[in-house]
Amino acid sequence: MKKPCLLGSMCVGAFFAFMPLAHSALVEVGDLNIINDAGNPSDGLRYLDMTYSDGLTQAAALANAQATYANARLATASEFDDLFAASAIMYDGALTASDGFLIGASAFLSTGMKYDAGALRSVLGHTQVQGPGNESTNIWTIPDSNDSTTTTRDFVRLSPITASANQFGSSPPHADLGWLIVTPVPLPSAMLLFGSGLLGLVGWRWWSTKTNVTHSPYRWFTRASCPHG
Ligand SMILES: [Ca+2]
Ligand SMILES: [Ca+2]
Ligand SMILES: [Ca+2]
Repeated sequence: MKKPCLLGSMCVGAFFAFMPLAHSALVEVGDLNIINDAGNPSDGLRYLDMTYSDGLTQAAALANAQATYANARLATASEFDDLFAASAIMYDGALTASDGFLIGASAFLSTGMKYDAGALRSVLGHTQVQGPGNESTNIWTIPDSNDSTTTTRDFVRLSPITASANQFGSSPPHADLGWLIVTPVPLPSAMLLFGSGLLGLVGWRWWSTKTNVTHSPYRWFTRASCPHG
């Protein structure tokens, strides 16, 4: 094959390989899924893969995430909406992803051509496997553990073909449920440097008040200055 043809084929191949992401403003970097869209209120926010929270209590999931990302926290309701928007999921009607937190019956949010064919589900990772090709991502919202239609909905479900907000009669920890955890953009290095310097000072102050002043590193300086003192 001549070089221009080879180059052309590679370009076409690359185009088709990345086509499913063409309309998505969500970028995967390791176990982070980052919104890359200046118009999105959560632009730059990093959503953790569900591996951090699958099957865990809220406290255990947060502790697990914070072991790697110290400032990890639960996503807010509006950050659910921002994630759906970045994933190019369109809604069937008035209900949006954040309605998974509100009072109401279980309901579909997005189906058919409006849904992303489970792309977001694959990006976040599955929490429930019901069979080959039938894996879902179930994200717990408000843990009221009450499946009455007059109470809050309890989780958002991303299946291969639909997104829905659902009631649930149980609560985490549950093998099929996880939490949506985000971690904000890290501070610029200058801020980090300033912050760590400040922490060092606070730590030093704490240490020096906790320990005898004769144990201070300054004692060497003092002794060196006054060898016979
Ligand atoms: Ca991912
Ligand atoms: Ca699971
Ligand atoms: Ca409920």
